[in-house]
Amino acid sequence: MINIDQIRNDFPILSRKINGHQLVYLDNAATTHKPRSVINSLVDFYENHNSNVHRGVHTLSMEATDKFEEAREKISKFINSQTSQSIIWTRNASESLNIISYSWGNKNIGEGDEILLSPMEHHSNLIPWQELARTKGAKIKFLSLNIDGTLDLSNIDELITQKTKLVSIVHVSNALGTINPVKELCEKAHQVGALFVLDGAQSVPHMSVDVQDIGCDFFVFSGHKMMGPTGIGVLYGKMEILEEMDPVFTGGEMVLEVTYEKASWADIPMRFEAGTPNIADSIALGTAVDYLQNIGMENIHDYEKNITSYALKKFNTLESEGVTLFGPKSSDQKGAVFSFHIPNIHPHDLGTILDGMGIAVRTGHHCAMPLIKSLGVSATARASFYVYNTIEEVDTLIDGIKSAIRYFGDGSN
Ligand code: 7TS
Repeated sequence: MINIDQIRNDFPILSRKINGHQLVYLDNAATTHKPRSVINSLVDFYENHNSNVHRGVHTLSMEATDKFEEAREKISKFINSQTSQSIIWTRNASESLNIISYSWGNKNIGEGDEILLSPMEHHSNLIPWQELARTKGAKIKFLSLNIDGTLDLSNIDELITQKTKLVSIVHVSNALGTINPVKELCEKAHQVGALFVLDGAQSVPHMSVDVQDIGCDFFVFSGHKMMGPTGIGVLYGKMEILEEMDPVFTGGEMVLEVTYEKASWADIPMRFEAGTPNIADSIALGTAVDYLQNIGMENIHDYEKNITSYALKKFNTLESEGVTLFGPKSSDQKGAVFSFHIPNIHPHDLGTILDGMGIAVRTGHHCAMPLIKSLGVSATARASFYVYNTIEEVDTLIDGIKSAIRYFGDGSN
């Protein structure tokens, strides 16, 4: 189904040499590369359509507005939102989560209320709630993890109670790769009248997501992790909830009527988009969606599942060399994200050695510091794959890890 050579040809950066080796880019959970169509879309906007949106009667402004709103429509269809009005442009997933916390949270969370999170949240889905809880006197509770890095739902009915006002969970963990049972969690949240926020930063680039099917009240993600540009993200919310929310940022574009004394707010989504938006990058994110849909989200998911199964088997062979792989060991429960630890080799040293071989992995706590600490390590090395990666690149990674172990073991390479 996937023509990998054709896909790789679409990404100019994949032909780069790093330290004399062909680039093996395995840092896709941090950010992904951009196909030529996305890069061209940015150039095309600035060369041919550049203008501000929503306020001009001249041709360029109307073209820019049409393309900008068309992109919103593409995002809406991509996640099966009820309406494109539910799609709010933000800078990234972090900003989307902060908007929910400041706007919905400040209005609806009070003293003694509870917010339920998982222990595998990215800092972006932890700190905004910590800040809200601190200022409101609310309490944050956490689900537990099973030993294999999946969520332990055995005590879910004790954790989600009438006091719970919000449940916010990551769809796919950036540190463990765990795919969470979000539909079930959403149902549980709704049973007690709580809202369900879903962090899709690591899911929507890799699998088909239907916000109506899941039932989530909010869904957030970043364009740069799905072949789009940096600086553009999405906040999806159910219309009836967004309509009750106040803006976080005020100024131009987001108002209906203004006097010297006060202002009234524009309709959704403009209410949350103060100032000139990121026009070119929104349009290019629409082009990234076209690119992904052209391959097909099911095809992408199947292809990556295959890579995951293969890499899991390969990591298994490294166990005898002392390598610990964190997270689920089945491709049904795990995306193509591999966090691992090797005794006596600091992840940063491993990362540097791999870079010398042209292999890009991330090392550190992956903005999930409490989780990484709970694994009994201060950092891991993480290899994360996308649809343009190959099975051969799994082998290159495993060979690279083996040669690093040899290097640190007996000084030979
Ligand atoms: N949520 C998850 C699950 C993430 O993986 C990330 C970024 C974010 C939220 C925040 O996204 P941003 O675009 O607002 O930064 N994750 C990572 C990572 O794993 N390495 O670098 C960024």
